[in-house]
Amino acid sequence: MRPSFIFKGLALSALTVAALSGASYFGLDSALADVGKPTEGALYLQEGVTDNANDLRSLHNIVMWIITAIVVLVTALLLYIMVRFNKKANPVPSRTSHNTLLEVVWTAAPVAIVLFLIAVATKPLYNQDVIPDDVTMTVKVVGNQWNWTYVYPDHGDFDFTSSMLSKEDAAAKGVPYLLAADEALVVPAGQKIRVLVTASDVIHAFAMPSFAVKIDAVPGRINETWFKVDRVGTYYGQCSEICGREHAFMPIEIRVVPEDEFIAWVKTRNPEYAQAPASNQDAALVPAVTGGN
Ligand SMILES: [Cu+2]
Repeated sequence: MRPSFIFKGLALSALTVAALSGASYFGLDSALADVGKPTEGALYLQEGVTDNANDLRSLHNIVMWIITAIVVLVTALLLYIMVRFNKKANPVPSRTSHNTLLEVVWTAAPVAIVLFLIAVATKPLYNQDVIPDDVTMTVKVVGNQWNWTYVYPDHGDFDFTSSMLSKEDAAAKGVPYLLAADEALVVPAGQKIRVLVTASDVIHAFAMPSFAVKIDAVPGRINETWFKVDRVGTYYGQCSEICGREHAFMPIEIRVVPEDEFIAWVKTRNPEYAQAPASNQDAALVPAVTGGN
């Protein structure tokens, strides 16, 4: 094949891949319906709905450019050396063993790259790791073989268990099988929510790709993370630590609802709140838990 043919072929397949991934990424059925869950055949990260997820996406893009440049540079150097310094082209090799300028450059350049990566990675890592002071409520997540228990300590400590929907039930409800649960973790939109994560038997992991949340659920230990989602919707994640036979069948479903809907939902889950004086209810339902709880 002539080089131009190869090049055209490569360009064409790259275009096809781009078109296919673009089509599935943006969703042919409904753009909104694809937020918060994986799309078949798609490339790239799920669309983020938290600031942390968007920061992580930007960091990912920066790192991709840097590693691509490094791969191209190293490949070009290798090819150049193979052509220019092979036995035929260069029968008498140079005996040079030191070159101060080169040594300074190949030490300083990687150090500069690493320092740059530290600079751009610090903010997203810090924001993920450190729970903000102004979280307004806490939910507790307990991983079990093979479902999740969700506890609402700020709302009367009620809890319930969330299990995967069967194939038939998911089809009947028109929700994604292997992702949808019988009971969702319901949280109010626009609130900073602290999540305490633990497990009752083996190690699980609570993961929600569109929030950029992924944290181990370890028996006897409490890990914490947080998120704030402004966009009302249903988001799906999965247990992300191999935890046994039904590891693949313990999805995480989070429903982000407007605050009044959340309050109404809490009242249905916890009748004690429905009976409390109205003046106390709403104040207690999304309490300010500054400084610990
Ligand atoms: Cu698990």
